[in-house]
Amino acid sequence: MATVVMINTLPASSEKNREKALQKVVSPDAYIKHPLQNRWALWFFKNDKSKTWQANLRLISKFDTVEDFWALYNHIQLSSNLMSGCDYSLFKDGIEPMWEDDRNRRGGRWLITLSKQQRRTDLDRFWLETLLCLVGEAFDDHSDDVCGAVINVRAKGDKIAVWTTDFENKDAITHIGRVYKERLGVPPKVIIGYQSHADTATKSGSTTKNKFVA
Ligand code: MGP
Repeated sequence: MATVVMINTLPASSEKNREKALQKVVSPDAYIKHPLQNRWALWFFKNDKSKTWQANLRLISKFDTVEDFWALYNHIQLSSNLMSGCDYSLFKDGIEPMWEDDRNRRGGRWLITLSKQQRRTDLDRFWLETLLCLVGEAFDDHSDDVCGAVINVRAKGDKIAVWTTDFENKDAITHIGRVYKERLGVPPKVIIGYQSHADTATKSGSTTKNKFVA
């Protein structure tokens, strides 16, 4: 649909030009924001040991257009500038970024563990690429299985994970893992693992076992 824009800045003498300007047609691209397939919610976690884990989790903002995604991204701190113990989580609207949510309970995560050195070289670009995979629905027919993603900024080594809804959906999980690894540019010889939240929540200090690898 075209819109007529009134422009009143031409000299009154140029009657013909004025007529033309009054009829100037503006493409919808110039004024309509580009919708995303899903509405997303960005959450922030700050580690205050006097509070419960859930009480430390705060909703920052929701968005459902490309423009509002970039406005938010450009407004907040890069992950590498956060204090250790902080997280960002980006989840589909309606899914809380915790194991307990109905859409996460039977799910799990593709986990990227980073070395301390990678905070400087990889952390921010891996997280941005993760966000773009999510909002851009990069996993084809299996994007519906994606719940969200989490970045944990930790002194012992940072982590980034993509959470999916069902650890038994092998096809979805393997496709998501393959595409995600490729998008991050993780070399084929570096193996990433998928773990169920049930295992993560009950593990006793040791590494949680992988249900799938990519
Ligand atoms: P973490 O923040 O995911 O990783 O979990 P961190 O800090 O690297 O610790 P590690 O155990 O993986 O080495 C830290 C703790 O936060 C967990 O042991 C839980 O006590 C709590 N926690 C984390 N998550 C994602 C949840 C959650 O979804 N629900 C609840 N109730 N607690 C959680």
